[in-house]
Amino acid sequence: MVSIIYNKTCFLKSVSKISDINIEHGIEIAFIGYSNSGKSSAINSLTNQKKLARSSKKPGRTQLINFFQVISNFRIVDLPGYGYAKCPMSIKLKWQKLIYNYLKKRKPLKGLVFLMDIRYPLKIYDQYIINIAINQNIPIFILLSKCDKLTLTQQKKQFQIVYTKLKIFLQDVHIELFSSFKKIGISKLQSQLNIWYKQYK
Ligand SMILES: Nc1nc2c(ncn2[C@@H]2O[C@H](COP(=O)(O)OP(=O)(O)O)[C@@H](O)[C@H]2O)c(=O)[nH]1
Ligand SMILES: [Mg+2]
Repeated sequence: MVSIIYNKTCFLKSVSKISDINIEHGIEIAFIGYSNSGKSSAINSLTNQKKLARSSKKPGRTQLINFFQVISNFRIVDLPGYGYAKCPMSIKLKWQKLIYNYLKKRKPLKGLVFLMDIRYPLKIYDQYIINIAINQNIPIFILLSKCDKLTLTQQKKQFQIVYTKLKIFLQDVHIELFSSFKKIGISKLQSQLNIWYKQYK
């Protein structure tokens, strides 16, 4: 069993276009989801660092693709959140195109950690991204984030709803309850990343 030390993860670079990435070795796993779904907080929890990926109360602040190096041939990527209602359409379209191109073209990309606020899962743009991932054969690991906001009964109910809907499209549905605040699901996330890393090492 591979075991990776996540708390040594460090910032590598930020880009606003795919052609600026310039890193082709190794593999990477991207964190994706709506703006404010908890992506940056999840990266911070995963790596046990407070400010590695900026987490903001203002949704939509992460406008770039941010790369972090876990170990030399393994990166995690914080993608710009989609669907932030209050920003201009031109910016929304730019981000959507950036994410779309990244998913379609990025060869080192080997998996998606998909964050969905447990209270509002499978919104329209989530479904769009899941479709792209299925078409591109990119495996998805779903985190139902901020699960601390619901009771255990509600959490189970939401889990079941998401599972049932996705089972129609996906052979293997991997979903976990997740909370950065309560440190729930972090070891499950690490185990999944270890598995992905091991597959491509
Ligand atoms: N209750 C709760 N709030 C969270 C959790 N994770 C993040 N948040 C809050 O949700 C907001 C967005 O988080 P952030 O990580 O910046 O989301 P991002 O836009 O997807 O990167 C912030 O106000 C966080 O404090 C969590 O596990 N539980
Ligand atoms: Mg963020």
